[in-house]
Amino acid sequence: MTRRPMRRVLVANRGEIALRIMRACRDEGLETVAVYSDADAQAPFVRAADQSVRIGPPAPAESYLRIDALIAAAQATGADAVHPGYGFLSERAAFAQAVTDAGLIFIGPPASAIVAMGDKTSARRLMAAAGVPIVPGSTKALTDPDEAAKVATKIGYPVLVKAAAGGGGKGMRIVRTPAELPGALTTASSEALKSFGDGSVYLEKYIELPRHVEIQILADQVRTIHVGERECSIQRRHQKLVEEAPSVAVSAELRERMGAAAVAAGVAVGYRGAGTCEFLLAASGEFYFLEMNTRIQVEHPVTEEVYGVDLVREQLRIASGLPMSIPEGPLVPRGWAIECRITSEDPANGLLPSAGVIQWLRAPAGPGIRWESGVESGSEGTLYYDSMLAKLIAHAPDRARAIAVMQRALQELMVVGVATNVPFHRKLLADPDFQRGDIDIQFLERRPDLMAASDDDAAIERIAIAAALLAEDQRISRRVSAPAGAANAGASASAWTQLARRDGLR
Ligand code: MV4
Repeated sequence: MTRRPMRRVLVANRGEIALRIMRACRDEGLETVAVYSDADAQAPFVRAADQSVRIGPPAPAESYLRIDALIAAAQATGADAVHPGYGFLSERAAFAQAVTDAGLIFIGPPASAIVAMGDKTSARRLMAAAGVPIVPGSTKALTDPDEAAKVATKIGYPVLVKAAAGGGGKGMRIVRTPAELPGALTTASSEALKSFGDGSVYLEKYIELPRHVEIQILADQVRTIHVGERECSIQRRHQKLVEEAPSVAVSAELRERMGAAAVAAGVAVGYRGAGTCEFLLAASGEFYFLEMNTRIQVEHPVTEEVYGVDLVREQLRIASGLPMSIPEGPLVPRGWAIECRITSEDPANGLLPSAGVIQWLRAPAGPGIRWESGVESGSEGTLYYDSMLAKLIAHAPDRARAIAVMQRALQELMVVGVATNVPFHRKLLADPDFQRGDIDIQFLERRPDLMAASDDDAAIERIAIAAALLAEDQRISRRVSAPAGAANAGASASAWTQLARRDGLR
């Protein structure tokens, strides 16, 4: 390693993950550069950086997705490395390559590893050759319906038609009988062409009611290791809402087998840094490789909490040519961690993103709580980016206590000004099926009751707003110390406090 030292990192992202990366940089003595669109000029992550560069208007295509503008910003600020975060350009091989070609360090895997995992049929061939279990099906794109019918008969119905260029569930079709197959091939292919510019499709056996379990890996120049699993079955329309580590469905023995498969997957593509192998875990206990995410993931904190590792710090070390700081030998999960994604999705409006100003935010705190957010009181929500406001992570000695800690934190949490999915999280955490860990990827589809807005939510929200206004009023009264105003505020405070207590609001 004759590489010059890494000193200054440009963070090619926004929001909570930009802040998370900058905090890790600070811990390591690295300087930081933020890039921002006009929508983010006042955002906390911009203020947190040592330097910042405006890259364009709010639309991602004109700002966070502009490879040329990002590389120009890195060069103008003297950055020597680029961290892509998640989303945006994080899994574009062309970006990794452009960063490297500009003489900068890409804090992520080699572009070749991104390419190898990008095409699903070639990834399936590579994985099968590396001994990683894949779902039975074809390992080549299918163009001939007769050939597809033969494959389907061989693996048995139901089957799933998938896009070769896909991921995230676009262009998928479940086929339960031979008669439906030709139509499904046609519609899946045209959807794939529209979404990915590539109409290639292939077949897999459809796995009924699996769990979504993923394995975190880390690879430096010498070692590739796994850092256990995350259970990610609580999702809606391919958007994860709650993740946990470990999984109730994974024994120490299964963890080692899934971990070994994920490590083999990483080794097969020459992986470096932090990556994740997604698996379907069937009710039978069999597991199958789905795809590999070649980036840091939203839900990385649950792994960090139970394994006591800082995954972003390890990314920085590995990118700068240092070995990972994790001692050799088996890693053991300590306790249980759960993450709730707090989004500005309005349950009273079909869970559509709600924009507006966060007039008031009270973040939870206390033992076992971690709050990862890119917003604060006064932040303005935009509809240009994803609707996640924050991640709330609870860590405790066991799952039941992690749920209790999360419930306490969800009681403390208050967001005024934009509707959020906090009422959903409160209902989910109190649900007996969830508490038993009795979940699979279709759990939320079966439970519209958890997703629906209730009158209770509305009442709690109104009281919260009243309490927030009152708190503000009290602050003003204290500042001006008007005797009459102060007396009034005192009297109504006790009435509101009583009402809030009665409604379990505190
Ligand atoms: C599957 C499957 C069942 N059987 N493959 C969805 C997105 C993509 N990553 C793969 N996906 C699935 N592939 C077979 N053979 C079910 C899903 C699936 C899913 C997987 C993980 C998390 C959430 C999901 C929601 C619906 C379907």
